[in-house]
Amino acid sequence: MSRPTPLLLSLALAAVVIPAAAIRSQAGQPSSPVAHSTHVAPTSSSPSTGRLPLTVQGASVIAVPPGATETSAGMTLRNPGKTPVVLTSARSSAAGHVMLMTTRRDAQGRVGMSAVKSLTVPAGGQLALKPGGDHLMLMDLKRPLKPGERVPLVLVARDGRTLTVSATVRLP
Ligand SMILES: [Cu+2]
Repeated sequence: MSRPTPLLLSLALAAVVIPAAAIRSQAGQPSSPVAHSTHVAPTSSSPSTGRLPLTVQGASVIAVPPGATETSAGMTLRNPGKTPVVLTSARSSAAGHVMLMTTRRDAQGRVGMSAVKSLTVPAGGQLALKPGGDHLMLMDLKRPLKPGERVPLVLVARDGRTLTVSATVRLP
């Protein structure tokens, strides 16, 4: 994909969780590990073979103005089971594709987001997805997202099981 990530929106999202100094440093560093534009969308969707045994709390998507093409989503996932749940993709009818991402601070202290192949909800534990940490990124948004509306998100595990989540759009 050669379409550049819109810089302003990336900064707006970063501003939620990252000190201004870090943003300036990030903006001045083309090598910063923001990897949205290098993500390759999955070419096929996994067949659904059942519902993931996770509970979901606080599923939300950050509102974006008209013209914005991406935003982040978060929630807390709990896994009451005895085996880890490895999420390998997600999708939403509101987005062209959804990325699994993590946020890292490099040796120079720069903060950036990187795409990851999986996010794991540990057995008997939880995974918090939120801006500034592990999160989902809705890319190629198909429409503006207004505070209060609901956006469906489908989480897909490595074994093909899925979980459909209704996320509420909220202000940053
Ligand atoms: Cu991201």
